Amino acid sequence: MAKFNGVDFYNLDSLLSEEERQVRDVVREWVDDNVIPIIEKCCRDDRFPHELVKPMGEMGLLGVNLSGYGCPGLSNVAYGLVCQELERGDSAIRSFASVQGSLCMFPIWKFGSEDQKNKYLPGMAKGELIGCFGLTEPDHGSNPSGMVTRAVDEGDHYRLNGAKMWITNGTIADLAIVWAKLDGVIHGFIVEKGDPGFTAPEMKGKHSLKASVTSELVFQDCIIPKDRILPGVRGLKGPLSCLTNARFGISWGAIGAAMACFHSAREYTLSRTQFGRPIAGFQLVQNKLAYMLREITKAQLLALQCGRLKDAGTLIPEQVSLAKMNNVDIALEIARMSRDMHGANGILDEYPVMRHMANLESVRTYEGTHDIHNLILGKWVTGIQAFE
Ligand code: TGC
Ligand code: FAD
Repeated sequence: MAKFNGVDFYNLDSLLSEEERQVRDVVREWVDDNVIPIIEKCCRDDRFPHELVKPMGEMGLLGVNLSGYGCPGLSNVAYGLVCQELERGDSAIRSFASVQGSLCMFPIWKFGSEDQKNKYLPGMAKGELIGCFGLTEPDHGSNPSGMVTRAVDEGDHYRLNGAKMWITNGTIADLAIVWAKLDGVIHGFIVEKGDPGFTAPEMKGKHSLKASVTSELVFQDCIIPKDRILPGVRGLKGPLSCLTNARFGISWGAIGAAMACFHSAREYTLSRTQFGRPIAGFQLVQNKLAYMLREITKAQLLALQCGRLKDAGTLIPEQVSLAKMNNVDIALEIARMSRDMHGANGILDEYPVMRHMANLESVRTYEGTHDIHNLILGKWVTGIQAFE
């Protein structure tokens, strides 16, 4: 397939800083050289490419938009562009970086003590320590406020009991940010691999995100020292503010997956001949390509403006919900369309489209399902909460 050179119908590059363009281009090349050549095999083998973690750290792709403690301290737009390029490779690689940076490093950076920041953040930025984020439980997905995982204060330590499910990076993580109720109020705790009573078995049998590790986290009388509570936050707004950061990254990442599917559809339909000419010459096929270009362009504008608002400190969670919901929705639609345009070849792993399509089904569900984001927006429009 021809080299990917980006999709930029409205010269959006002119709205990026020199540094942002450079970051995007470096990550794009790295993904072409290091992710795309191995990712289909990783998916076939249900294997997360662990060997990419340290290089990602060396390139400054972990905790991109955090500053100090060895973190790169780049703009939120640069963080978004990194997510876009990683997910053009595969959602699993972007997922890894999202969880590491936005869901594990961010809460330590924002809510942690100085000792916690110094202990974990530099190693996490380098990819020497891997993190995960435990919010979802078997019986509490969209409604995390109902969580049953409990911490009890026993003087010089906390005792944790409960279970988390669907946790990205869980089995390979050195530390987990675990949200649990202490005296009925949600708090964040740092649980380390090897803490007594903590196990993280891998979940098997996924048809989606096959190159990502997904796990349960089980706490059976798990004992953690007193200094592992995150002192700077209490209540559901703790995990939800981490999610706002990660959902922002996903709104960019989904564009990368959409671009990969668009690129493959264009290349394929230009070279595939039926009825005596390239199928790209038929009006119905061009209609689909025009739809893809249209929706990718709109998604880029949404993500970019979210990034600029985030950099200015004025982005509200509802704006992130709209961008996450829309951009994942159009990416999934583009992936399905692209699969169709490849005909039978579209089901083969010689082409990236079915892999992206299957991945995007998870992306539509995690970090707030499509309909949860609709409800968040419904509440913003009407002032009426319709969750329960
Ligand atoms: P609600 O009463 O609305 O809010 C409770 C408190 O939180 C504040 N808040 C937020 N703060 C920051 N960012 C946000 N997005 C926030 N949304 C709400 C809110 O102001 C309030 O603060 P305060 O001070 O008044 O206490 O809470 P609710 O119980 O009604 O829940 C609302 C709902 C349903 C939207 C929320 O529970 C939700 O978003 N549910 C979806 C759950 C979810 O997204 N789970 C994701 C798990 S992690 C994951 O999927 C990682 S995958 C990663 C990967 O592999 O890439
Ligand atoms: P449910 O909440 O049971 O929802 C099922 C359906 O009901 C959905 O269509 C939903 O939109 C709908 N629904 C629910 N409530 C309402 C309502 N009030 N009104 C209308 N419709 C409603 N979680 C973590 O904590 N950490 C992770 O790292 C993580 N990684 C993940 C990785 C993968 C691959 C996947 C698939 C999930 C991951 N998750 C993670 C969990 C993810 O966040 C949850 O799956 C998601 O929040 C939805 O919860 P649920 O699956 O329990 O679905």
